[in-house]
Amino acid sequence: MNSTASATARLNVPPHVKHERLIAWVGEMAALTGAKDVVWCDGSDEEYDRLCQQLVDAGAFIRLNPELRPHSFLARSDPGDVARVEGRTFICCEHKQDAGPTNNWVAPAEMRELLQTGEKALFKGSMRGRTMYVVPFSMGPLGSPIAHIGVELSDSAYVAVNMKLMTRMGRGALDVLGADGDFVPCMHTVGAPLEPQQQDVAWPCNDTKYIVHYPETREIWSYGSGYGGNALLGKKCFALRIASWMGREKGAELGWLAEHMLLLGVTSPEGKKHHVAAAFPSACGKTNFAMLVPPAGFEGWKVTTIGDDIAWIKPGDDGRLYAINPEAGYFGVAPGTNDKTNANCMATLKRDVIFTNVALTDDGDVWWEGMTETPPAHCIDWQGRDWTPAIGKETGAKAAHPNSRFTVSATHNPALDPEWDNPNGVAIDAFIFGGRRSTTVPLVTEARDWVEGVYMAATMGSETTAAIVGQTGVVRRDPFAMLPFTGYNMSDYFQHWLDMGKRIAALCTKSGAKVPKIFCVNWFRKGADGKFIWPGYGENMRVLKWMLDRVQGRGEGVEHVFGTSPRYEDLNWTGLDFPPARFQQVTSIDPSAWQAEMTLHDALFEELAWHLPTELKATKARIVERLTA
Ligand code: SAT
Ligand code: MN
Repeated sequence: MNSTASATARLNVPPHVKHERLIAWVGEMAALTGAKDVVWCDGSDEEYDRLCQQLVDAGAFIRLNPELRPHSFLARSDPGDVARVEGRTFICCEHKQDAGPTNNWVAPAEMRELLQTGEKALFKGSMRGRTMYVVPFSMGPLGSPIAHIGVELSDSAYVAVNMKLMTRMGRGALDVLGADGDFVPCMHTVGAPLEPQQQDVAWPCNDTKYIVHYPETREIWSYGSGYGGNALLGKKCFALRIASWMGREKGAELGWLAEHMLLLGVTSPEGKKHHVAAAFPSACGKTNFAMLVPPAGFEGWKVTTIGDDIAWIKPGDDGRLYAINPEAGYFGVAPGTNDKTNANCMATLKRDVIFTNVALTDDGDVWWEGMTETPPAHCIDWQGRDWTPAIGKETGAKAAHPNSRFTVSATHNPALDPEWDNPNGVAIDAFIFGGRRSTTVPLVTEARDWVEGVYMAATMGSETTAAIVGQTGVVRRDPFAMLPFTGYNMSDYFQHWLDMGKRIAALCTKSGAKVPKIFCVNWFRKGADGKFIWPGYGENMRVLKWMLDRVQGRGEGVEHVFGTSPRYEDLNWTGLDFPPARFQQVTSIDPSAWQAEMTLHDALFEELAWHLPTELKATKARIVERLTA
């Protein structure tokens, strides 16, 4: 064999792979990283089982008690690798302005030197002693006009099996790719080469982390982390950062939207169905909302899940916005999930789940804070240490990490929408934007129009959660819940939303369709006792129904500074004891709190001054005027 032929042989290219660019890239990356061998994933159940068993044998997975949690596993991460690392996330486009002030920016050439080409480039030899998995995947239903293909190369079997649950992974994606299709190359290493004789650890990773995007060439390079959005590159890196750039690069006429939104269907007792897209920051209840169980008083209503985290949205010729969920599974926050907060989710998690950083019970099942009212008398915490309620009380140690997660296929969700896999997507009737705010922001407001809705979404604030490394509970502006995920300049992103609004309005005028309404919600207001006032979860149906009434031109409400909100009598309270005084507490608008809030909008707009749409400045002026009137 000549050297090229032997190199190709070493790549183990399966005969069905005909895509020369793909093969060449895999070869280049195998050479760069010095991977010990290459395994092409076909996405089959046999492969999944083989890799899971391999992870069990290596001590990276614990097989849970098959009687209690069949075909399920627990992984424990390194304690320093437990969440997304926003400070280590970079958008590397040619011009700094295009990344904008909300993203970390490094010039592409400089970053390439650091990662690929420099003498000490991090990816050089980074997979020594490890297998490189080739993971082809489709974001979106196979062959959907809204879907796109990616290929992740990773030295983590944990990533490969998670990608099987989270995406349409394997042979099908390769078939769509054919011999010459476009794909987004996603390069991932845990950054922990294994020397000969070196004993591996359960969760290899590196203290140095880089989550890098080159939007102009549509590449992703991730170094040093094995956790969630840092490592499952189809999710935040591709489906949000790269995809948001792709959705704008050809302008509004050909543009589309990649959003941090759940997608749900609501069917009334009369059989009328609507679709809602809702944006909330990480760990603010998107999965719970997407799987909502209608409460007492809503007999005959049905809520069904299309997606719980990400939506790709394209306008149709009729001006309606058609959305798909690019993912095929849920990577959800475990703590707080229980039969009351999310019964559908608990049912989804009965089998075939990968849990990460939850606690292990003595009978080989999982537990997390909030799963049951009474914690187990003893369990093993997420770091593998003994945990008892007394230890928890004494040391404050949590049994499960606050950002512990489950990975599970969407097909296990009993509330899965029959249209969830429809390649043409579902037509959106309403957008909801929500932050986590203990004060100031009222329960629900309908924006006067698209532009004011964009303003509300753009200026949204939220208290930080454990989904990101750093301090929790700090209010920050999180425009459209996309602060960590917009792959380009945030002001240009606002402009894109405004432009898309104009485009669909023009199309809707012709077709007679309605432009989606935009609502802003806050489920998280707290009383003087520090407790949430609004019961949330299934009770959010009461607000959802009001919004859909508004969409159909029926619901009543009062107009105020920001838009329209329901009065107490405008919501259905059957089955819930929630007196008007409490309603007042979650809906009140305190002018002085809002004066202070507006100075935070000022600060955001100052930061985003470059390319900030004039329409948003004008909207702000109008709101200030109304506030002071
Ligand atoms: O980015 S993750 O997928 O790890 C979860 C999140 O922050 O929403
Ligand atoms: Mn998310």
